[in-house]
Amino acid sequence: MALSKPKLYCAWFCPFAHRAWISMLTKGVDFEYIEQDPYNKSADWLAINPRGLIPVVVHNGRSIYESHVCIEYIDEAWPSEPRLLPRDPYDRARARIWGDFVAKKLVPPHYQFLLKQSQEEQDDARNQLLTNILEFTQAMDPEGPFFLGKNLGYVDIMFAPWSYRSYILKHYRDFEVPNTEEYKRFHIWSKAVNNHPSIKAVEQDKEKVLAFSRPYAEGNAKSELADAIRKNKVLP
Ligand SMILES: N[C@@H](CCC(=O)N[C@@H](CS)C(=O)NCC(=O)O)C(=O)O
Repeated sequence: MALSKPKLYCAWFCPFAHRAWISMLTKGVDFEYIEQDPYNKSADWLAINPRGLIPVVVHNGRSIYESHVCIEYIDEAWPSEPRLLPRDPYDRARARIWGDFVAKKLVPPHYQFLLKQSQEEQDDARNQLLTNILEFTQAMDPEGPFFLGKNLGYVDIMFAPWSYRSYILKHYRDFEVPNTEEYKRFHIWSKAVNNHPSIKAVEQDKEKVLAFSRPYAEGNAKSELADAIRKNKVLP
């Protein structure tokens, strides 16, 4: 019996879901895209992901969720080139270390900066974000242009959705990574990422994304992520 096509439960606005979407496209997987509203925790949706979050990859009738796990799963279940994670165990571990850095040190200050309403909290988040982007930059392969070298891979995909939507922080917080020597390699990275065909394919209308982001910038977004930021808790 032929196994069904993998399904990707995604949403046009979700940077976490875009990680899985970009991975599917980069690997050339033949998949079915399903636009899912993750905020309506219907029984049907919770049966697909008990955490109720997108993305979810359903493959051979089983659900894989958590965006970083989805990237790894997609790479392993469709092991053809290009590999998203390096084969060498040390290089693989290093990719995971920097993917973890993105999750813990880049994504949270991004949302703190966008959601927090006091000048002091925004300044703290801005400084944290800049400091951490610098550390991320200094760990990049010197030649690049991607994080680990010539090809788009796991670490790039982990941060790409915030890179190609950097206009959100520009629009709402007048924030840009400075065009200085120390961030030069970062700009080379972001240009390569933003121009990659898989990234171009998932990009959404800028005005639509800005409108969706407005409640975040005004501090009243209703989502598990926004709640976590408001309560200074770990992101869902
Ligand atoms: N840790 C999760 C986070 C995913 C996530 O927060 N997705 C959001 C949409 S961007 C969601 O499903 N939110 C549903 C909610 O807040 O109820 C992952 O990396 O996959």
